[in-house]
Amino acid sequence: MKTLLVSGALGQIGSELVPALRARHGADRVVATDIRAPAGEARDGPFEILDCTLPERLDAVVRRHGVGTIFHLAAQLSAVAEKNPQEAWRLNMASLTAVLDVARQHRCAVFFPSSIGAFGPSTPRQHAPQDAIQRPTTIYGITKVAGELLCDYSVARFGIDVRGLRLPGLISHATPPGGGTTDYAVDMFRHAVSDRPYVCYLERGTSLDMMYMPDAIRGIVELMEFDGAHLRHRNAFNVTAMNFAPEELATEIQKWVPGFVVHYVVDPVRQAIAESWPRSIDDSAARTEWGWRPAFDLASMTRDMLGKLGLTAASGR
Ligand code: VAH
Repeated sequence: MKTLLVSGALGQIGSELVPALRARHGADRVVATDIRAPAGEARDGPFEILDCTLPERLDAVVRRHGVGTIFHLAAQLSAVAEKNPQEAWRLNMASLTAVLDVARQHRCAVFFPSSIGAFGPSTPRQHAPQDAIQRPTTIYGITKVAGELLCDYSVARFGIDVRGLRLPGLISHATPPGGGTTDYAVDMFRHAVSDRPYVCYLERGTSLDMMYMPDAIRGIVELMEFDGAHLRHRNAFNVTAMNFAPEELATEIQKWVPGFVVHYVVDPVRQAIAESWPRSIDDSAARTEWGWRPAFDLASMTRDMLGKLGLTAASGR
């Protein structure tokens, strides 16, 4: 029986996708890979140290494990990418082209995580449509648009089953912030549960679409298991769950941590990145074509996040 490979398995999405896939398919059928060795995950199932920008290395792992589906998560996120755009382009594009080439040779299905960062200032600001102009002004967004185009080309030209999601900001408890623009939300929770004031690098009023990681993981799994013959779009579907500005998240957290304080010291680079993205996106295509529905909103995410980060009052214990 074919196995599933996750690249970037130690990252924000991979840290929760690998356990979810192993619970669904069995630990031995999910091969976790990353550029660095894991702390403890190796005991939970197969792990390979893999630089997935090297096609011959990726090909060897796919052959060794009989891989049938690749969840390609390895990439640099928006803020860290702007610090070295040449390296971001190399890593994000060389890894994706290697994955698509190996998938073509071995007839693997592929999941590709795009982002609302694939849109730019000329995209409609509110409820950005599924089919909209994509002129991002960040190197991260440029790699995501190029990636979407490469993925759809691979579907049309080589008949590979490639599917993707334009994910909003993701909030999760399992890993620390990883160089994204929306990672302030993850950091705010971590400061609140450790009784530290938080200095937010985005200014009040910077509303962005967001999603709790359990919803993102379920969306990835449901999209990849859906009958592809009925998909009109593939790379990539707009999906969202909620929309908030930093002060709205702070207010929700303060309902559980009354003394929590947030200060605002704007980082012009990350503020400019956030302002280049649409304020909200329209995910009706995902809802119509494969039944996407988020389960968490701001209030339920906040309670679950604080509980998982150890705040007893929110953990229901
Ligand atoms: C980032 N978390 O901030 C990612 C995401 C929409 C944002 O793509 O770069």
